[in-house]
This record gives sequence, C-alpha cells and structure tokens, in this order.
Amino acid sequence: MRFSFDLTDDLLFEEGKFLMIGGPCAVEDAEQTISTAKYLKKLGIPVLRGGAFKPRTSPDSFQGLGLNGLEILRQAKEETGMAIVTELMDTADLKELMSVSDIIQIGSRNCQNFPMLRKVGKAGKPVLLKRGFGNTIDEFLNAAKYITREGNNKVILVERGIRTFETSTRFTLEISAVPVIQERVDLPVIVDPSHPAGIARYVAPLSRASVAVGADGLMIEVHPDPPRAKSDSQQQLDFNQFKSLKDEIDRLLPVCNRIYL
Ligand SMILES: [Mn+2]
Repeated sequence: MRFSFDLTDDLLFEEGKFLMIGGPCAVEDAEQTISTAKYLKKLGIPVLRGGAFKPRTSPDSFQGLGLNGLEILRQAKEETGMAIVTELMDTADLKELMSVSDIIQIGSRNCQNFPMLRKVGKAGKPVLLKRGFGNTIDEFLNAAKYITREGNNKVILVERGIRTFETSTRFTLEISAVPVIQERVDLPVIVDPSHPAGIARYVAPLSRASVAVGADGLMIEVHPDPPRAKSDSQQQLDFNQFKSLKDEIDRLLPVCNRIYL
C-alpha cells in the first residue's frame, strides 16, 4: 500500500480511498461558513476547508478573520462533526490553529518556508502541503521531505497549478504531476482544481481529469453566494454547482478504482 494514516480518530486515509475536501476560500462569517459546512456534510464530504489567515497578493485585499475565523471553524466542527483543514501563515499561530484544525495547511506561497515546514513536521498533525506555483516536482518533494524528516509521514501533497506563459487560466494545472509524484513518493496526491481554473466553469472538467489521472482526492472551493465572496469569487462553486460535480464524481470513482473516504 502506497500510504495509510489517520487524519482523525474516525478518518483513515489509505490508498484506494478518495478524499473530498470542500469549503469556502476564506471564513467570512459564521453564517457563510456553517451553512456551507452543513451542506457539504449532507453530501458526505468529510473535511471542511476555510482560510482564517489569508495569504493575499495585495495587502489591500481582505486578509481573513484570523483568530475569530478559527472560532467560527471550531463552531462548524462542533455542529457538523467535519474535520477541519485551515492554512497556517505564521508559526506564532501554530498552537491556536492546532486546537481547531485537524490538518495543517501550508499554502503555495509557503511551500519552501523551510523553518515552517520543520515546525509542522515536529507538531505531528497531518499536513496538507500545496505545491508552490513556481516549484518543480523535485523542489516540491524536497519541501515535503522537510516535514517527513521530522518523523511526520502524515503529508498530503496538493497539485494546485503552476505559473506558465498561459494566461487564459489563473495557473496551469499540471495534471502529469499526479502520476509522477505517486511513482516517486509513498504519499497521497490530491488536486485543487479551483485555483488553477480561476473560473468556476472550468472546475468540473479539471476535477474529472484529476479523478481519471488517479488523484487520491480533490480540494474544491465552495461558497453559498460566490459573487459576494470576499476572495476568489470567480472560481468558487455555489451549492448547486458543487452538487452536480459531486454527482459526476460519484459515477467516475468506481471506474477509477476509488471509493470515498
Ligand atoms: Mn482561494
């Protein structure tokens, strides 16, 4: 078996299982996050994403609710029983973040923040490491090694698109990274189709391609009212869009030898 580890007491992630993670780009308020969590839970999605600390390209953009955002995620977890993944932006927040988050996310911009990688490695909780958008596969795998070297093998690798000369999409989803990485390391590889797409209508086709190429899961941005989202509004799926995508994945998984985690 390529990998097998616990995400929580109830969630064993192992080869053959398909991990679905959904939720808003950012935690904006309790209503927005908890209504999304409840909807996803109803569809059987086990893990809720949502940024409390947001790495925004411009300092003028919405920066996230910080610790208040963590409290909203704590409430969503209590109300739905979903596991939580949220991004760590500053290791000073690690303890607070770990009190809520079952999985620690390291974002694309911190993929090569080596002191941070060592610290989350030592912390021992599962880590979701997103590929830096300017990183080769070798650089990405070396970043993962900073975590596993600390004795933490609970690492989920995320292909989320790289920067190329192409500007029609936000980033270029490097679908070939999935089989290449799976051949090189015994870690799960999931795909985030939302950030490379940049536009909601491309999220479903990229998701289908990810299932077909053999990804071990998907992480998708879902918002109750995408046009009003405070970040990444163009690419977030509304509930109905997510439901139809989920129906398509339901049909594809058996063909691709995967069952939902
Ligand atoms: Mn986002």
